[in-house]
Amino acid sequence: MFKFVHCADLHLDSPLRGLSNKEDAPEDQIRSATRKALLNLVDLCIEEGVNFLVIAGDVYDGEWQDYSTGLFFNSCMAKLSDRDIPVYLISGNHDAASNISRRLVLPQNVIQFSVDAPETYVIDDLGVALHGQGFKHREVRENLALSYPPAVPGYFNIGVLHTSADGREGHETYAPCRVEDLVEKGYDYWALGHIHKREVLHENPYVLFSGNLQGRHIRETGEKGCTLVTVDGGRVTLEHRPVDVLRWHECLVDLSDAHTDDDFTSLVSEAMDDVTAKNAGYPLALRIRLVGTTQLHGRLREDMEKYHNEVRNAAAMVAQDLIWIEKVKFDTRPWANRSQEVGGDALAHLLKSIDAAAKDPDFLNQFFAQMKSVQQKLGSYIKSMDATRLNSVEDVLSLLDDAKEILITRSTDGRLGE
Ligand SMILES: [Mn+2]
Repeated sequence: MFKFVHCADLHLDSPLRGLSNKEDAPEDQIRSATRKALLNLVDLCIEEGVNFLVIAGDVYDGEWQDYSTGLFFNSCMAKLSDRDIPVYLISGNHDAASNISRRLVLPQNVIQFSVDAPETYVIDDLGVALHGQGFKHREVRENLALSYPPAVPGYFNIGVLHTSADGREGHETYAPCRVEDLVEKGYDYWALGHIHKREVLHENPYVLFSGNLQGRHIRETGEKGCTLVTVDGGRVTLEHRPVDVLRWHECLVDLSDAHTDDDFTSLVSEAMDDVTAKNAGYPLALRIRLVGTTQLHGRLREDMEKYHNEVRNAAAMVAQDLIWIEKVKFDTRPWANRSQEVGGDALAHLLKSIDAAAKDPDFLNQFFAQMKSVQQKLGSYIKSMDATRLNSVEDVLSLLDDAKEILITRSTDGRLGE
């Protein structure tokens, strides 16, 4: 029996993107998260007494800002060295040999695969053979897996590869390969890196992306970590183990049944309660997406700043310092759409004719001319009426818009007859 951990895409000290204009962002917490996740990974390896660690590329996000990034990684590896845990490492597109000019000697327990050709390392006392090749340049477009060596007979063979596999949305196509290419090698396990969302591509043999250790922005949501692999006789069991220290999450809040500000707050709080319960104790970076065909639509649109702050207010009540609101997205729809969808009723017809009128230049010109002549005939009598602000055809359009708004508002609160 032996155990190992498969991880990938550490992106240590990855720079913060898109947070500069968010003054309330917990920058330090986010900035330090990739390092803390690596410390958790090291602790996990030691606690589980794993026989070795496999890192499938992208330890670094790119060129180090300074040497502290490399020093930190090496200090973590040294902790594993103290426990006689070897580390098998390949470079990925982000930390390809040509991308990083600063360099430090690696601790002796870290074995880095060549970037020129596939290499094989064997651990004889465990009967394990590891095959791998790192990225020489950022853009590796060829199928690296094809030139990996055949399986070593009688050994547990592990392929270590940084790849986009058969293509994944949001990830560059590097070292592409088909799952069948990997399966046909006859290995027992493929430790893949590059895709940040955990995904098992094949079972028996297992081919999988462990996902990244720590989410870095709103496109890397949910629990992040590594895969603990136990091999007992011929049996391979996997366990996903979280090591992240801060989680990104998008909360959908359906406001269809919300009529008042209190309804708004309680629905938003409910959604946040749910996420905090599922991620007990974790700091959360939340994006709140407000959806639904709702009576509140108009009010939300009129005062987004207020409602953004109502969300922050609710967050503070749900979990004081644990929730940071990354963004509030206003994706609700007005009730008027609902009656338009229903069709056939008087309001829908009326709204449709207004829309048609607004697109008809002949109508707009005639209407404008008529109103002008009415204005001239009535002179000072109409000063207090809306018609006085009709100075161009553009004004007719805004008048039609206002008419629609009034119809919609009155229909939703039952004052259509007024
Ligand atoms: Mn990558």
